[in-house]
Amino acid sequence: MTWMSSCSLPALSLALILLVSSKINPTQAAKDSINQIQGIKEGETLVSKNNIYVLGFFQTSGKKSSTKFGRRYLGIWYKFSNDTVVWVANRQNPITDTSSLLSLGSNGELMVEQTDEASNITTTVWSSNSRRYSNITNPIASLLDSGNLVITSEGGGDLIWQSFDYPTDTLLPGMKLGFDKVSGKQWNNTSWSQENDPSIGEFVFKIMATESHENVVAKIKTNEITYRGGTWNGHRLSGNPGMSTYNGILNLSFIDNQNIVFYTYQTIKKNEYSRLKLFPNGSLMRSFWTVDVPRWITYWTQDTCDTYSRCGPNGICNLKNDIFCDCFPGYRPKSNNSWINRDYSQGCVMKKKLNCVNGENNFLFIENIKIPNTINSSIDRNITLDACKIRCLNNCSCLAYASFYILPNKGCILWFGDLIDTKTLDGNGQKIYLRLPSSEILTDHSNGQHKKRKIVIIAIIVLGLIVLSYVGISLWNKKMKVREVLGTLESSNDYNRDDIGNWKEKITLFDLSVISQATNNFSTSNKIGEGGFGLVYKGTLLNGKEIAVKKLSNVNSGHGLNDFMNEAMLIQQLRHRNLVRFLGCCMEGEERLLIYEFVPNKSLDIIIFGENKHVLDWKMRVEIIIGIARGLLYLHQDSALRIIHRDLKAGNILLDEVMNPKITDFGTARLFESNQVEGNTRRVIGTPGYMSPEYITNGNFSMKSDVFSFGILLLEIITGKRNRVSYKTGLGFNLLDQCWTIWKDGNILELVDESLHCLLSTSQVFRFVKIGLLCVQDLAIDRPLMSNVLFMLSNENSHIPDPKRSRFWSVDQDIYGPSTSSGQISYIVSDLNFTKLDAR
Ligand SMILES: *[C@@H]1O[C@H](CO)[C@@H](O)[C@H](O)[C@H]1NC(C)=O
Ligand SMILES: *[C@@H]1O[C@H](CO)[C@@H](O)[C@H](O)[C@H]1NC(C)=O
Ligand SMILES: *[C@@H]1O[C@H](CO)[C@@H](O)[C@H](O)[C@H]1NC(C)=O
Ligand SMILES: *[C@@H]1O[C@H](CO)[C@@H](O)[C@H](O)[C@H]1NC(C)=O
Ligand SMILES: *[C@@H]1O[C@H](CO)[C@@H](O)[C@H](O)[C@H]1NC(C)=O
Ligand SMILES: *[C@@H]1O[C@H](CO)[C@@H](O)[C@H](O)[C@H]1NC(C)=O
Ligand SMILES: *[C@@H]1O[C@H](CO)[C@@H](O)[C@H](O)[C@H]1NC(C)=O
Ligand SMILES: *[C@@H]1O[C@H](CO)[C@@H](O)[C@H](O)[C@H]1NC(C)=O
Ligand SMILES: *[C@@H]1O[C@H](CO)[C@@H](O)[C@H](O)[C@H]1NC(C)=O
Ligand SMILES: *[C@@H]1O[C@H](CO)[C@@H](O)[C@H](O)[C@H]1NC(C)=O
Ligand SMILES: CC(=O)N[C@H]1CO[C@H](CO)[C@@H](O)[C@@H]1O
Repeated sequence: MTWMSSCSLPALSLALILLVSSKINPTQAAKDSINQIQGIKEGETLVSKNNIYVLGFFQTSGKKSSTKFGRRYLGIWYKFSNDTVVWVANRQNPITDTSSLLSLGSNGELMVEQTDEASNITTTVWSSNSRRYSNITNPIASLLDSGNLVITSEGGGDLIWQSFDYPTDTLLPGMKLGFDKVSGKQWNNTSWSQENDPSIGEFVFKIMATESHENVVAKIKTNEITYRGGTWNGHRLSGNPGMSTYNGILNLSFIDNQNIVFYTYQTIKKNEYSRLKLFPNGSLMRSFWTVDVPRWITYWTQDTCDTYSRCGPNGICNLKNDIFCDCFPGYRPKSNNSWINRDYSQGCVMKKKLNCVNGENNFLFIENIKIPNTINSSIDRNITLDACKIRCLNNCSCLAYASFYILPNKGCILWFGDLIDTKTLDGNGQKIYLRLPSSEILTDHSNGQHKKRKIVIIAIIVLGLIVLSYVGISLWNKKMKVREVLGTLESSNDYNRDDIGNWKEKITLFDLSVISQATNNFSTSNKIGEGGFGLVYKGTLLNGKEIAVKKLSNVNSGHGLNDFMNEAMLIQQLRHRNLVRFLGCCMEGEERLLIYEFVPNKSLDIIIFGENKHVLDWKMRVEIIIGIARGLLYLHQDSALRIIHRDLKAGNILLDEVMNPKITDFGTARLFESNQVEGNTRRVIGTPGYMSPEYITNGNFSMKSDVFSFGILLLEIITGKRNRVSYKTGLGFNLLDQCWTIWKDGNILELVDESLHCLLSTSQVFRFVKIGLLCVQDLAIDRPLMSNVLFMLSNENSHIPDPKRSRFWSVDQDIYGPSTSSGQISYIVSDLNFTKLDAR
């Protein structure tokens, strides 16, 4: 844990600079009459220019070594971590004494030789086989700072040979994993056979030559796949959503053109080293080393559900399911007996036969999964998802389809056989459309048993509905654009009447009389709270369903109505277990009502800052934090829209009967275009204590400003204290400063809410506080995205960069304007006197 408290990373960027270092140059040795220098002898090393990698001979320990000297190899390892060997030359041919010599021939060939002492016979144990050209003059071998051993002609000209073309078990930044489509040359990694034996082991890590270019680990002898990283979906490998958290750390790329296909990566920060290693047991592991945290930290490795085809054909693996395996909806275990005995190898079969000819053309979509193996699929990278669906519809053997690329969706994968090797993913997976008999689709919806399944089925959409909703969404999007334009004229009371007309059609409208009756005529005894711009009442409909009704006040002002429309239109589109469910609205006369599901346990602020805070133990707080992160991630990235909430705070988190958090109050939320990253407003609305520096001062909001609010919320949940400081009165609590100081000193328990005494995982608290501090960095660019936050929260071994101290937070946010009863403030940016900020 000590590593975490070290100082922040130097903010240097740039990929590794490839610099030529010490060289082996045969011409220098020309004096020695033979046209070779001695190269490297036993005990000598060649170090790359910036002292990063070392080339030399090493010995593996182990009982297997039969000779006095053990088995010796020429290899490359890290200068700072000399037992981490990343490349081995003579992996199949160990040297058995200490007479080894590496030399470079004038023909540009590197050779490792050993001479038998007794007979004085020299044998070549390894050669680069690079005697390609007859015209090579004065070749040079150099070890670069990337870990690449290269042979070039004099002056660093033509590249004759490089070790990067012959990887062993480690994929270093800049190495390729793939193949040359023309020559058929492959770059693949093969595991060592044992921890102490670099000879070619059982497993190979490669990109498959099939149409979809799946990235797999397979057994060399049988070609049997043991792990499938998936296809490149435009952003990452489909089976490894954790890759989306490499933003800012690694630069991943996948090249696929007429001549070549490969996957490669670069580290972005200087002094940060990363490697992907294939272990002798077939496990892949990505580790990082930074100057500030000088040891290898595992960033990613496979989990149980990554075992290839863990749940058999048509089965889905779910880490959160205690038995891991489940069938796709509409499928059942092929053999009940073996399923009960936890043998999932036979997988699942469809419950009812598809009657395709009779027009059973219904699709059920499942979100957030690792898409199945595409090896037997038909792939078209060029067509749209709609065209893909039509292709699937037109072929009765098509069982499922999905888009090949995501964000944006493009291309087509069609499955004709079993769906193999899928797992559920947290928030970052892809969508697959399953073809099922209509009866299955309907029963699945109402079947209580299905609720037990933890597969997230977001919606059930029959053909006609899909088409309708596409049309609907695109119309709606057009309108949103109009509205966004209106929104920028914020002082104006104008709104477009057509807008309201269209929008009304898509939202459930309640009669005022119904709501009035449900809430006892909006009686004070039914009042349960106050949100931005209005009161909230509890109501009970005649059918017994409990609802929460938000009654907007001040609807005559332009933004009252804007907020109303805004909230209704946005939340109408959203469905997530961590968002409050919107039921409909009511607009009659002057009344503007929003109707939501009723959430029994009130808002989070009432609990964590109140007398009953002890009801939330550490575990529940962790669940709440992660739930909020999921809800926010959904708003930012995982729903069809990109939404910035702008007023995330404890008061806007409601807790349901099992203390599952639900984000509410979308009055200030803004819709972004899918590629938009930042918005700007003159009318700043938010809650002091939660607003990010750039939003307060310039009205700039983005996903990162929500991340800031999330960070505050996280720290408040852990500490049970409000982040609120007033320099006028000197009262309050500067949470960020406190957290940073205490975290820095490592006295983490001082921070934690006293009511949390026992059952606490200190290392988890430490991690959470660190993530919280990272979310509240002064500069938006230093804050992680929610996908990254969620990954760091849920993965114990994830790499968390060190936060810097937030400076801005000593500023009293109260100066910006009077707050409403809900705690919100609202002001026009240009009214501010910025010098106030600079004073501190
Ligand atoms: C490797 O490094 C350790 C510690 O830095 C040192 O004790 C050891 O001698 C080194 N081994 C080799 C073979 O250089
Ligand atoms: C070993 O052989 C080399 C030539 O192959 C010769 O130059 C050298 O003198 C021999 N060394 C001994 C000890 O015989
Ligand atoms: C050597 O020959 C190869 C092919 O014949 C050519 O591509 C390369 O440029 C030549 N290199 C030099 C240094 O002349
Ligand atoms: C790996 O690449 C080598 C060299 O191109 C090729 O000969 C070999 O067949 C590949 N191995 C596997 C298991 O794909
Ligand atoms: C990432 O790699 C691509 C292709 O190699 C390169 O064009 C781009 O500049 C790199 N980006 C960063 C941030 O290093
Ligand atoms: C494979 O070996 C590595 C390194 O020893 C270990 O961390 C990992 O847990 C092993 N994986 C499995 C599945 O046993
Ligand atoms: C398996 O069990 C389910 C429910 O328990 C039952 O409906 C089904 O008929 C069984 N299938 C077989 C093949 O026994
Ligand atoms: C692909 O098809 C072949 C031949 O039908 C079959 O043996 C194999 O299991 C299938 N693989 C996958 C992943 O579906
Ligand atoms: C894919 O689309 C591009 C551009 O629209 C076109 O040039 C290319 O030929 C298409 N490829 C295939 C395989 O249809
Ligand atoms: C359906 O797809 C399969 C697999 O690609 C193909 O063999 C078959 O000919 C197709 N059938 C029709 C009617 O297109
Ligand atoms: C490029 C490279 O090192 N390829 C190796 C990959 O593994 C195979 C064995 O499966 C070796 O033969 C290749 O040399």
